[in-house]
Amino acid sequence: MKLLRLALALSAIAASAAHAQTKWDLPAAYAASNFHTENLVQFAADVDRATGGKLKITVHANASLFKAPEIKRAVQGGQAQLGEILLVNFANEDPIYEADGVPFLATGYADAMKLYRAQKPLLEKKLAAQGMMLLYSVPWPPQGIFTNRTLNSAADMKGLKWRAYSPATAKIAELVGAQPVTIQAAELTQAMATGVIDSYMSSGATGVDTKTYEHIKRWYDTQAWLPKNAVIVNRKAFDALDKATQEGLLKAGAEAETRGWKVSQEKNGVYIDLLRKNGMTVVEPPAQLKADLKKVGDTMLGDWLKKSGPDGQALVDAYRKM
Ligand code: PCA
Repeated sequence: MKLLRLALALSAIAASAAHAQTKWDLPAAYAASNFHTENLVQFAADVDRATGGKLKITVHANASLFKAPEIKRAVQGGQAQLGEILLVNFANEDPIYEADGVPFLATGYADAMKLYRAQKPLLEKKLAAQGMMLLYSVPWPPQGIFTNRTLNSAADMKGLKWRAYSPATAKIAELVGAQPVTIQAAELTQAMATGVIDSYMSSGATGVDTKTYEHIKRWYDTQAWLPKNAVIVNRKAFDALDKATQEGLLKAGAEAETRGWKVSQEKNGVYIDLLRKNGMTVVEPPAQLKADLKKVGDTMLGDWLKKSGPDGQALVDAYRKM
C-alpha cells in the first residue's frame, strides 16, 4: 500500500516535470494581419513544436502590451522575455541601429541583405552589452512617399504635415521643409483621420495595414531604404532555458528570418496592388524629385558617418565590398 502510494507520487512528479512549461510574452508593434506579425505567430508555433511544448510564446500584436518605442526597454528589463522592435527607432541610443534607415544606402532586397550582414556583428555586440541577443531580423518593403500633393521636386514637400516613425524620417522632413510629427504605426490611422498629418514615408505594407488609401491618394515609389524589424531576447531569460529548448528557439528564429525575407519581397508587389485596387495612384518619382531626394540621402549618410565614427565607416566599407 505504502509502495503504491510512493509510486503514484513519483509518477505525478515525473509527469509534471515532463510538462514543465515556460511561458514567454512577445510584445510587437504592428497589426495582427501584417506579414511581420504573421511571421512571429508562425515562429511561436515552431518554437512550441521544436521544444515539445516546453516553451510557449504569446505574441501581443499592435502595441497592445508595450508601445513600439518601449518594447526594447521592456525586454532589457525582463518585463518581456523577448520582443520585436524597429531597429531605426533606437538611433539616438547608437547610430548602428540606424544603418538601415539611411536613405539610398541600400534600396533593394539584395543590397539590404548585404547591409544586414555588415551591420549584424555590430548589432549583436551592442545588444549583448545591453543584456540582450539578436534572434532574427526581417526588412520592411522599400519606402515610398504617401501624399495627396503632386511632387515634382523636393520643394513641393515644403509645409507637409509629415508623419515620422524614427529620428531619420523626422530628419528628412527637416531637410525638405516639412513639419515632422512622430507617430507610431498603431496610431497612424487616427492621425490621418484627425488631420494631424497629411503625408509620410513608409512601405506599401503599412499603407495597407493602416488603410491609408482612405485619406491619401498617391504613393511615390521612391524605394529609398528597407528598415528592419528585429526580434530580441533577454539574455538571462535565454540562459535559464535548458539546452534543448535554447536550440529549438534558435532554430525557429533562423527559419523565421529566412521566411521573413522571402515573404517581405513576395508581398511587396501584393501590397502595392492593394494600394491601387483601393484607389491609390502609384507614381514613379519624376527625375527632379529623385535627384533632390538623393541629395537628402547623401547629406544624411555624411551625418551618419560622422555620428557613427570608425564603426560606421567600417560597416559601410564592408557593405560596399560585398
Ligand atoms: N512600416 C513601419 C516602419 C517601416 C514600414 O514600412 C511604419 O511605417 O511604422
